[in-house]
Amino acid sequence: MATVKVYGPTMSTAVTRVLACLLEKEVDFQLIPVDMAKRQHKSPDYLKLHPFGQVPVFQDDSLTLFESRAICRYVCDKFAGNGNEGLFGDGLLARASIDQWLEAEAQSFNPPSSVLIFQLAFAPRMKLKQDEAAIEQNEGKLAKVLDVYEQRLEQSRFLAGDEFSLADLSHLPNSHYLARTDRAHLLTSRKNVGRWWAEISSRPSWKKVLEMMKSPPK
Ligand SMILES: N[C@@H](CCC(=O)N[C@@H](CS)C(=O)NCC(=O)O)C(=O)O
Repeated sequence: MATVKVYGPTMSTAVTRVLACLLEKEVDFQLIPVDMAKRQHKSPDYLKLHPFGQVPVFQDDSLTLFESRAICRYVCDKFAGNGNEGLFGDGLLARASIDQWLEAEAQSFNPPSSVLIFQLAFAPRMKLKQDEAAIEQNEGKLAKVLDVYEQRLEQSRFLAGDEFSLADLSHLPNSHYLARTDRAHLLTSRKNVGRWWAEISSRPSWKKVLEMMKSPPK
């Protein structure tokens, strides 16, 4: 089996979503750095791989893919018999529930949490002025989403059911940054969301991603 390739820096949330998935599936991969500070992701060569000039890009033999959630779905199907075999469900009903919560992550959780982590975690590092109105507005939006999660997680251990799935995994990157800001209480003040966040962020796959974030490949 040829080693798959992932292009992008480990500080990127979309890149770490793919890395966590590959680690859960125990698929060997090569991580290829992309220097975003030098705008390598907008270079003509890189744009041939990703026409929108973003990270990550994933390659498996002749296949080149972008969009982290599409990459994760592909990895789960291509390597169905590897590692965590139930990560993307083991039948129609389980898959439908996982897909539903994956979409909830992409459509409801990701938009406000992305704005919050950009404003609270990345803007200060980039020496950019924080937009207080955007913070307040998106904190409110995310709180409403997490109220729904709280009800769901009162009924089931994980979002799509009793097993950890791709739907839970997909929340790890943004939650990781959010948990390191002064809005961490959005996750931790809700009993069931807090319990869920503690459990999913303790996965060995995610701990390995955190190690890779600390010591990225050169
Ligand atoms: N929906 C895309 C989002 C990719 C994305 O926004 N990547 C960011 C880094 S996390 C990026 O490349 N930003 C640079 C840019 O958009 O120019 C995915 O999930 O792969």
